[in-house]
Amino acid sequence: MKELKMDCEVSSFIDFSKYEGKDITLTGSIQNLRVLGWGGFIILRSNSYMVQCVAAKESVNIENLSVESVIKIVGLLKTATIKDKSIIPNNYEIELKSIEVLSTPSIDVLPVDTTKRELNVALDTKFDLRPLTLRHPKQRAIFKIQSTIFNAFGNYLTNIGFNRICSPKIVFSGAEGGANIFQLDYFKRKAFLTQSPQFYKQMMVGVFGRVFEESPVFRAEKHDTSRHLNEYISLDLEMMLSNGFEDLIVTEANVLAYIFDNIRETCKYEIELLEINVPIINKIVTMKFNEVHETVFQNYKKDFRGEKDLAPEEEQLICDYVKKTYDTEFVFVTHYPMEKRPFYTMEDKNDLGYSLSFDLLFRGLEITTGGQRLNKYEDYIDRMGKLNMNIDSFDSFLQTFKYGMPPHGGLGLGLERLTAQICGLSNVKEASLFPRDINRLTP
Ligand code: AMO
Repeated sequence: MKELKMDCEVSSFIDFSKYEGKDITLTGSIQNLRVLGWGGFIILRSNSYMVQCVAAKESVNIENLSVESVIKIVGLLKTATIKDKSIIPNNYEIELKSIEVLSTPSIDVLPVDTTKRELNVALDTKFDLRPLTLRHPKQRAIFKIQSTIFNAFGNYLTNIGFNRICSPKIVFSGAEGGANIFQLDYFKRKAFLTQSPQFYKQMMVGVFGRVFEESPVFRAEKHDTSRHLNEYISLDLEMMLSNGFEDLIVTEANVLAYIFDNIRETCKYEIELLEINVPIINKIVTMKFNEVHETVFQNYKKDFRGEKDLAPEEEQLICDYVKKTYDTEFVFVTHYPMEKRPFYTMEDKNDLGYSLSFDLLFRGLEITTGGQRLNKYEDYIDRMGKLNMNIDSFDSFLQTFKYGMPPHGGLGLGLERLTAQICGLSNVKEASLFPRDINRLTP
């Protein structure tokens, strides 16, 4: 029998402040290595740090080491002031006393130089070599921020009474309409990869009143664009509405404010390294869809009036306008035309032809779609009939509304799009660890 100590500092989580002036033992990979006349420096990488180690020749020999070797070191932790923004923490360094090599790379020369300040490689190379390129400090910073967004979304909603759900990803039907759905052979029956947890989150509002999910969804996007992935993480919520669909807009603004505060608190190094401004959302600006067309026409002399959706250029222009006029980087565009919204969307009885739905635009890009849903069985039958949909095939979903459902609505926020906009990335794929697009299935 052997008993192990329940120590939270296992192998790579370290609270450096506890070791000031003391010896510390760390295991990590060599991020960078500089051999100099008097000895040199090692930057040691682990999950929670990228720490500077000083190697005096008379104490340790670093001449035979290589970048990406894994080492176990012992050294004295001392305070320091380090200017290199990729080094975490920047107020400590380690005077090395011993080095043990645990593992070395199998190739002598790595295909990409991850020791440079910038990863200057083409996008495809960056993605082809993802296991290596993600080790670069700036790449890590993007995904540290993404991890914070993911956690903060769930934490905030849990705190205000939402229940996390995990809905199936193999489904009987698409929820969002359109041709961008992947079909599967499911034991000789047709099945699909889910485009959104839409039907399930609605069903679960009948159970819990407020639910959320953070999970992958699949879109068979046939074009390779800077805004589309074929698999992305959808941050979804669905809730009973007390006041109307505005409840959703207020909830989203609050979730985002919480997420941004969390990033500011926990990602200080990453914010500095990426030189980004984490946004502030302290007011809610809404504009009706037609008002956007009109505003863009009046202010930019671009005529999109009559178009049933917003073009990317128009999203850019209206964001530019609200920034200048209302000093905010966010605009909730409401009342999209009904014909552009899925069948479950509620129409505004006071504005026929327009929906009680919205998109949130942030820094020129749509990051969210949301809205109020139909909640009466008869209304679904009526709407689906008008759209010539096969009502029988939606039986399992529609039963929800036979049993009584409250007024409800929800939203879906694209994790990669939000990450990309916060981090100033021009392509959403850069905010996906292992992006999937029409041409890419590996790594
Ligand atoms: P929608 O289809 O607009 O709505 O998607 C919601 C949000 O998901 C993100 N998104 C994407 N991100 C990357 N690649 C894609 N191909 C992609 N497609 C969409 C965007 C978008 O705003 N069920 C509804 C949501 C709801 O009403 O609750 C839905 O999925 O950020």
